[in-house]
Amino acid sequence: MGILAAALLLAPPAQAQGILAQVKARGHLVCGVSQGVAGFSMPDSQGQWRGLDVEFCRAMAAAIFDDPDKVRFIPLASPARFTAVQSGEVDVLARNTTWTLARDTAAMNFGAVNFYDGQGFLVRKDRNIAEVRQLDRATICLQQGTTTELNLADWFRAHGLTQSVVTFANSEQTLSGYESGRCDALSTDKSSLFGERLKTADPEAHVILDELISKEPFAPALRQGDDQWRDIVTWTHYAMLNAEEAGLTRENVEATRKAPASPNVRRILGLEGRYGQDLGLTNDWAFRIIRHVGNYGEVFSRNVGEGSALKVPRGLNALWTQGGLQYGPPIR
Ligand SMILES: N[C@@H](CCC(=O)N[C@@H](CS)C(=O)NCC(=O)O)C(=O)O
Repeated sequence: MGILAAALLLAPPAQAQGILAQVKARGHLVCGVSQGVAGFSMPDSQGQWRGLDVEFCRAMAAAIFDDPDKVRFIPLASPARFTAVQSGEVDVLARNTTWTLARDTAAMNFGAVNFYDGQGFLVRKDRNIAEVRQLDRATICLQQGTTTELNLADWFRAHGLTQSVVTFANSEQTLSGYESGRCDALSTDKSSLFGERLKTADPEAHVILDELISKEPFAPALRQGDDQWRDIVTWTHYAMLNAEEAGLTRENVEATRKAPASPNVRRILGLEGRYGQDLGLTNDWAFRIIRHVGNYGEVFSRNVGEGSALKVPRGLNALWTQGGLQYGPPIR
């Protein structure tokens, strides 16, 4: 009995194990996503999760398991998403979530920004509204538990204007509130407005204003206190950026790996160095990401960009070499 008790005392509690070890032991990643934002995370007609955030988690699963399907997606409403991270219900939250100081210090960490956005407005075309200030005294529909709610109040106050807000628990209700005429405008991240507009009965009857009233850098969130997991979350995005910069795609990566052109490409593909092992993964971790999911430009295009129905311009999300903000630190 004494020996058993001593052994139990010595055995580390499950929580003391790093998140990577827990994920490996479980055999799949648990990824928090939104309940449905077109282009970011939404189930398709077969019930398969699709979108930029979904692909981020598939890239993590590719790096860890060499299998992008080893992910369980948990749809989370805006107000519920952070508790799910803090409590360990999800290993990572990849969900159009703005990185803010308050969230970063609330027992969470953030990975790299995988989408730079800002808050915008959807209005009826026949209202002839071109600027946000024309929404003085307007009623705005938006979602609870978001930065959207906070920014809106700030912006109107700072500009000496007034508004009334009607808040809803999810994006479906927000859109139907707007469509039923309860509000003059719907406000959320501009990237979400592209999809919301397409969901209306007559998309041509609505316009997205050009103006943005805030900075919304979206980054994956994870719980605080696990540096290795934080590195894996962060470098998953950087691997996809480095791949794009080096011209590595889902199509060409296998052939390129057989005859890699440069030392940089050799390092990305795990043929030189032990960068993957140092992350707790295998040295071909980035090769796995590129082979199964692709580079950032490919993922952007097919989910939200030119290759998708949304046609979101690349804008700030272009690589730094193309005038954008997406900049992957070197793999070396
Ligand atoms: N980026 C903002 C807003 C994110 C957000 O939750 N947006 C809503 C409106 S598009 C959403 O994702 N709704 C879908 C859902 O609740 O599942 C934040 O981080 O607070």
